[in-house]
Amino acid sequence: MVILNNRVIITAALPYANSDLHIGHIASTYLPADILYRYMKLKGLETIHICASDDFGTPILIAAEKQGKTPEEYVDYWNRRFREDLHSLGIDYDLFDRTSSRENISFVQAFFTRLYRKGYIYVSDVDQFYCEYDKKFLPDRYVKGKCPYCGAEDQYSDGCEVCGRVLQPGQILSPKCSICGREPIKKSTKHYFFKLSAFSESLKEWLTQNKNLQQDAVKYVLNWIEDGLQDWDITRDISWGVPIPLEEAKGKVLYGWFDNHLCYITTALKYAGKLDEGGKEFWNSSTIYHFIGKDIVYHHYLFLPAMRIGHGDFKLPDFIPVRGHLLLEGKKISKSRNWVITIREFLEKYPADYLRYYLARVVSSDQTDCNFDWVDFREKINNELVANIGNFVYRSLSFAKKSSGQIVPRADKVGKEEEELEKSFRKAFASYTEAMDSLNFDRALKYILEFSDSCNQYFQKKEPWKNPSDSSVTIYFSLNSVKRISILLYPFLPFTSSRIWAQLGLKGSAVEHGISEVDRMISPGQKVGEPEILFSKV
Ligand code: B3M
Ligand code: ZN
Repeated sequence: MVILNNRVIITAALPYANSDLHIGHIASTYLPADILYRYMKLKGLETIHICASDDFGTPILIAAEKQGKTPEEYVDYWNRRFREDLHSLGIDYDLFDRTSSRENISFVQAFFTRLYRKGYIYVSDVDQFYCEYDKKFLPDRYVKGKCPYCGAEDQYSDGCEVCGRVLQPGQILSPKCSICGREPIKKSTKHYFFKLSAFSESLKEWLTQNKNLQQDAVKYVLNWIEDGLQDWDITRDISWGVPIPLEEAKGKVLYGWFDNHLCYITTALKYAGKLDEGGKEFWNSSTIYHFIGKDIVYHHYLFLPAMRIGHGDFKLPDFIPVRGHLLLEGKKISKSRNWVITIREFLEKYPADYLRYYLARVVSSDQTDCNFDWVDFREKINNELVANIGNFVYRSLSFAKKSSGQIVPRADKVGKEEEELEKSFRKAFASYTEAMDSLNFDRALKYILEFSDSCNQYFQKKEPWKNPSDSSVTIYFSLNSVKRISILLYPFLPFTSSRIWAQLGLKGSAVEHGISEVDRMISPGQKVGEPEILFSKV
């Protein structure tokens, strides 16, 4: 894997501003993106972490109407709530913006205009559902009916939740207006289409040449291209969205999937203060990562790159890491069936690092689904966090307190065991960096566990409580290993990492010193802090 530039921009898929984030979102998207962000910073790279609330679209408009709120008030509530929830998990952004920001709207409109002028957007008459009673066009969720594929009743007109198919406007059977329940008529309206079909060849080329792209996703997407790409209807006849910047398109807005991913660019440039000038160069001289869940592969591997190719100014992503779904006790997470754990609910019971730890352990680096299982959660926390890492850190610090009065002793005679320990660190460290660089975070975490395990064995073997003459060297090596663990844990368990750092009596934080700090030993004579139990058992 090649890191292309010094500056890194990391984005995580933008959550729809209409429901709470839950453990599934964290597992597939927000945690992996945050782990990489922290790791890049640990390596000393200029790194920008970007996200935003995805504010536009029919479901949000309907939900706001139901609550008697303006859509602006409605999305504002969610935007704040997302930032709070993510922050409580240690997931912070350089900028967490919103797709409905003034900057994004004007960026999106300019983007549209360029594509339109270049002939990549055309207008065509389409028959849309229209409610004569409500005097409204009824896109997407405004219509419910029967799925034409599997016959499931009560499905929204943009997709069937039972068979998972995406439905084109007008395809649903026995349509009903979801506001008044009456049957809508079909009425002709002008819609703008993005010529996705014109990009088949250039997309294929990009997909096959960019080896950084996740290969399981590339394989899928190439099949879709083989099947033939359809042009995208990017128009909605509703009031809540980015207005189409054409005189003749009054009252029409852009479909949310046209504007939301452009907000990655807007937000990064806004953060850098480069919206007016220099934005193009800034973006194009960065290494770009877009973290997503597997249900939006189509949008990120086809729609997004095609729009950027068509526009021409902004480079395509270097990496689009895709993770599988998180199941909850083997079953699909579902808000409507109340089979879900929100971030808030989890944090009422357990600390943030427990969730980060467990998810980082079970989420693999491809699209395989993984499972949140409470028994497995208890086992992993108790046997690994508590019994392995927590145990080593605590026994090292408390032994140092007891026998050397919290002063880091001198390591006089380095023996075979110390050499072994050093070797096991070198091995773990090399594997850790290789795994982190290739986005295999689950593996990287296991290397920390392995190292911590060898530290426990080292301590056990040395029995410093029985060998006072030799205990200095054991304490010295143990404390330095604790420091190394704290550094390697930083991307995964930021809260724990900084607690360990403080217990060692070190200044600043692991990230301020950088990853090379693993090679700097704590000076003898320095005072360590108070030992404190890191984790309690589940
Ligand atoms: N708002 C959420 C989703 O479909 C959607 C992501 C947008 S990323 C540009 O999961
Ligand atoms: Zn269906």
